[in-house]
Amino acid sequence: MTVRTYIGLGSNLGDSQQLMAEAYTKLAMLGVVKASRLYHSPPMGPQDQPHYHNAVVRLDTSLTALELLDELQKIENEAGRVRLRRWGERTLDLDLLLYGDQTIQNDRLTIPHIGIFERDFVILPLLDLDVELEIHGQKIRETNIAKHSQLDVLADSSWINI
Ligand code: PH2
Ligand code: MG
Ligand code: MG
Repeated sequence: MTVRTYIGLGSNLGDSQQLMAEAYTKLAMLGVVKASRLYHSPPMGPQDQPHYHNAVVRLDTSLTALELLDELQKIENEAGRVRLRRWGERTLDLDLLLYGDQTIQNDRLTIPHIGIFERDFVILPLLDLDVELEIHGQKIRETNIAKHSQLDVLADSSWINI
């Protein structure tokens, strides 16, 4: 039995595309993966930091949510995770956005990830993967962000081949 999960990738330090492509290769060992396009997005939070590379990876996996979280944190650490301040610059950020249609709330996880609906750099890549995706019955393509946001696309889904 596998669960369909979505993982947000972000980076604005180091060789972002390289770090994200390596993370994709590692995620591919955890199940069946598909990548969104690669976006360039202005920072949310402190403005005196570089723009981010952002993407979302869909992963169908038999791992539990907490097992998957452990794997994501391992991959972040292997990328030499540097995180200088809250909302601040980082080498690689992997956020578990959705785990099937489950709602999860504990000290390590909040699923769906908070802020999905406010973040164009999450909504637009999610739509690349599944135009009909719904979160708690709401179609994300019908949100204002989906209708009005524009982000620079750095590459189509082939950014993973580096
Ligand atoms: N991640 C943050 C803080 N700000 N801004 C953009 N554009 N993209 C991100 O992934 C991002 C951010 C902390 O995780
Ligand atoms: Mg994040
Ligand atoms: Mg994070």
